Amino acid sequence: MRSCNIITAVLISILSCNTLMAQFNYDESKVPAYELPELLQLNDGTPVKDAAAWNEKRRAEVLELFRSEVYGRRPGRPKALRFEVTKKDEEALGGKARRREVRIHFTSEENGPSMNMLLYLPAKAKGPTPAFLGLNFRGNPTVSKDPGITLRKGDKESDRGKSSGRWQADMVIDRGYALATIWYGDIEPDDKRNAFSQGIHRVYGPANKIPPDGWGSIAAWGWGLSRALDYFETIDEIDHKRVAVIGHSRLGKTSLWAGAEDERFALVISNDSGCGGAALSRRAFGETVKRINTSFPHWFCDNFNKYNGREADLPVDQHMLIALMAPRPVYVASAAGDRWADPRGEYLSAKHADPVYRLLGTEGLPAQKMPPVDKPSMGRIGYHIRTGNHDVKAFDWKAYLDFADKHLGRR
Ligand code: GTR
Repeated sequence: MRSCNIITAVLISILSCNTLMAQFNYDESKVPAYELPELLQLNDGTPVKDAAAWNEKRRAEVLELFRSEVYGRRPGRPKALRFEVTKKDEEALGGKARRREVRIHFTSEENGPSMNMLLYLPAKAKGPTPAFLGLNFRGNPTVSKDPGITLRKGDKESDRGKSSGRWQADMVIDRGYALATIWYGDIEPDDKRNAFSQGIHRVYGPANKIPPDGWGSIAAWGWGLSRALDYFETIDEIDHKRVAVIGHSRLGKTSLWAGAEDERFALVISNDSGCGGAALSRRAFGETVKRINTSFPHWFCDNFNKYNGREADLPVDQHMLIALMAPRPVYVASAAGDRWADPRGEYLSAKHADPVYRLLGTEGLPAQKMPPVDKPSMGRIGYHIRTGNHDVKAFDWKAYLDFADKHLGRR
């Protein structure tokens, strides 16, 4: 009896493993043949032949397609937006930084929706510095062991510094940049059931009245990043014209969309952003459009569901998202062990965005083929594939800082 049970269990696990394999393709030879939408052609078929045609016509068309079919439309800056410094410039990180905490209020209500930003400024800076800005997954205290970071509701003392490897605050400060971060759940909970009723969405209308092209959570989180940039415009310590927006995974999808929507971001970084981020949807390698819309129905706009299992019908693909950054520097990073995010599809997006960068007179992506692991290629578009898994490592940060030095300069 017992051995019979064991055999059944083994059979079930083999079968379910096969079902999973059938559901998600990890085999390059099974990537469907696909044709990407024309990047350098207007919707009416007119070729885009020069920078003016891209800047004045095509960019707006592509942005509009992503708004209506993928991420949804986001509102602008709220009139009542205001900034409250809740902790003022204390010495931190062994004296090399000053720590500031700022509460960014989205409405005029005292206890209305707001987000808390943690900001490290290089202590030695003589003038305004460039900065890296990114959302974090698990709360500001997880970013550094620094005991001075305020614990908020839900934060645990024992979680201090738990994600410090992903933030490399010392390295960033040593290289002369400020580092700013916000917990993404402050803007909107990452929760398919409650996102729109508890997050910033509720300020803009009832949760059950979101139109098919209404903003999803990725757009909401990106909107929050723009509100942080609004704050930088009000202070002298940061050069708001030299702010890099960075994000990992779902927050990498977010940094890309934030960079597309808000051209004030001077440099955009996508770390392992995968499906709905840097990876080409048409390859359907690893995570697919159907799968992401099923697992995370709150991330994109409802219209994106039209393309479940029908990637070929999408009027855009993700190389066009990368091209929306042009001519601003953009960096796409993958990890070799992160097949779910389709490293090759991420590289191909960067490569297929190159013609727009060239049209605008920049060097685009130097690599003609996918670079070997751990060998970044850096033009105006940067790309690397790192050894290891889905994560942000010191290797990634070193590349981002080198890329930022190249483009934002150390002044
Ligand atoms: C996964 C999701 C990915 C990626 C990742 C993350 O579950 O399928 O698209 O966003 O989460 O954000 O960590």
